[in-house]
Amino acid sequence: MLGRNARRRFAVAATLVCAVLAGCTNTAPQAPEPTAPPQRSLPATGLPQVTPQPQEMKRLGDDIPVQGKVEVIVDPLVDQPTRDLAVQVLRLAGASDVVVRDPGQPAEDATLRIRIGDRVSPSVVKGLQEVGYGAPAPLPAEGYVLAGRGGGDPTLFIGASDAAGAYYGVQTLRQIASPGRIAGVGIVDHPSMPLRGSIEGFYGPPWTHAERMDQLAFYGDVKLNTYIYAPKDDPYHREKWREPYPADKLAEVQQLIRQAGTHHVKFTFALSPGTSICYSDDADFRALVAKLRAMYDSGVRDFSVPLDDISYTRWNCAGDEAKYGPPSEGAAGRAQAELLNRVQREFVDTHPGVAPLQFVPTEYSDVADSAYKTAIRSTLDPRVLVMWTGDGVIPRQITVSDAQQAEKVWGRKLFLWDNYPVNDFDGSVGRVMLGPYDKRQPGLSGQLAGVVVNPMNQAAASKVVELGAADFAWNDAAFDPQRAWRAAAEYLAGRRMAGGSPGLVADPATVSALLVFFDLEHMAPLASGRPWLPPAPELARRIQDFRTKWDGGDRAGAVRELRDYAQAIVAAPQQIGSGAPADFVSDVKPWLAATELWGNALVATMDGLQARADGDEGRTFEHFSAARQFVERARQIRTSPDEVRPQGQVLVADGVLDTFIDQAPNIR
Ligand code: LTM
Repeated sequence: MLGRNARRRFAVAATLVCAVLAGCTNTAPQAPEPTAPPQRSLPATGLPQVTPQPQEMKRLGDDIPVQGKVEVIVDPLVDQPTRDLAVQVLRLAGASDVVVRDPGQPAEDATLRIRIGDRVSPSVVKGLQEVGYGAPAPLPAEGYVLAGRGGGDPTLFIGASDAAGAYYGVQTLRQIASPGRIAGVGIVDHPSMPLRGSIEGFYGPPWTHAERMDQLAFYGDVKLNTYIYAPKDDPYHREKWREPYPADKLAEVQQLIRQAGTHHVKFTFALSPGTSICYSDDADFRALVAKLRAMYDSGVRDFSVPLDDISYTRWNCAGDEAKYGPPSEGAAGRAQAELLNRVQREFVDTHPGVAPLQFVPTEYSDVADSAYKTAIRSTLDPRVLVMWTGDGVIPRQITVSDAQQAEKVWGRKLFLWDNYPVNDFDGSVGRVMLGPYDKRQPGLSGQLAGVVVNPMNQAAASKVVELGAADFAWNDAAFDPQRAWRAAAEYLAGRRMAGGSPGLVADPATVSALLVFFDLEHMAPLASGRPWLPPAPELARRIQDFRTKWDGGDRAGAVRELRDYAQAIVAAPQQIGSGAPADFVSDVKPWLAATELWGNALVATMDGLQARADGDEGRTFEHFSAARQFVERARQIRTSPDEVRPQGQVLVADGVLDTFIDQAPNIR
């Protein structure tokens, strides 16, 4: 309801409007139509789903209605993107008007006031105290306390430890808001790992500029704060590392840096000189630093020097042999440590605001000590962050004890380069990795400096695993792979707000279709191609149920249930095509096409089994041959060379679906 002042302002405005509009006959100001009094409270129980999962969340009271004018009072700590996001969320939740003001400006009439500011600013402290969040306990970096409660005096406070915390508080607000209301909950939240994100570190077609822009916005949505730019096939990153970026490429990088800033992501620039560097040549050192400095001048404050996938038992120049002796692992370790120490000392330490240097060692995928690791451990500046892929390039799992062992051999806590969902290796041909983020042990936050996943060439499709990793890195203690997997489907099925973030509601039909499809692409291979995540566990379970029922004599029931699921497989691609974001659909296009054909093959197989149950062997044969034709067509579909390297046949639930269809004619 409009307050007295607002009504007066409305009357003046109405007079002015009438004065300028031709044909406005009634000069007397009209009173506004009486409106229903605002609701103060909406009874509710339970907790909303927030991903990444907050460290603590409890219900404080009723939900807060969102209607009419909402006022948002913000400290300077709250940056413009955070303010804009708050306005968008509140509008979507039902506010007809959202006014943002500083605490010093006069209050407006509003149905709801939301205060976002520094956790220790007096008005935030007081507001939070009133709902039970007493004296501000130390809140880690990127943390926030959010408390909302309906009732006589609806309240919503977000107190943050820094600008990122305020942004994350509002990202959480997006998830606890729904049309017409905000959940009446209290949340104390902060990340378990300080560095969380992705490393674009794969071989094959690098992401496009548009894909990177979109990824950075997505990272903000899911509270990932790191993007490491290290595409193996960008020549200026690796082969031509000495050459400056051409002007157009630099302009793109500068746009990425701004986008990263908007979404509280550290744009980390990586330069890989290892294929040709001469460690003992001062000119090479200067070329390296010049390239890093160009990025510093463009706004980058985080840097990495990856030295993975190079030969470290031969030198690139005679000078190195003269300085470090004959090529050996230990000599390579010494030469690399010297280079990195110099970069840390002469570049990082002399450029204000630069974070400690990051480095990918040449031995990055085991936990055994070696001459190389001994040289690094004993000479590398302890501030330099060392990356590690786990015990294996593509490990079966990553455990706390692996990380402890790795800490011992490297002499420091490591930064995990997680090679999942990357699909650039021979064992992954034909796969799009849409399984859950799994087999990473809770407790790793106590052991690692952070985690970045190495995604697929298909950027939008990588969000499924990236979202799981975001959830794990934020709060590994509460991590549930299946919950995060479902949250990824909900994220992708969310109706978009301006700027690309999901809105307040997800389309349930698209969520279901995505979950069916994700299951068919659940398999994740080791380097050998053997699985570390099994293929299609849900479909495999349903096939097992079918066999049990069929063998138990309920043939009609067995066929009906599995046929229904087969039809869900057939229908999933179309539903995803219309309900999921266009970039995701485009990334997985060949897999959607193959899924429809494999689904049809399964439907035909089930029809064959029904005909067999009916005793009609003629029709049984016809249906089984129809199934074979669908399978042949599905097997023709191949990956696209523009999207991924290496190339091959598109795989869908292989080892489960093909096996069942092959064996079905023998089921009697
Ligand atoms: O994993 C590391 C450190 N380096 C490379 C990556 O560039 C590559 O994407 C993955 C997966 O093939 N394997 C590597 O060895």
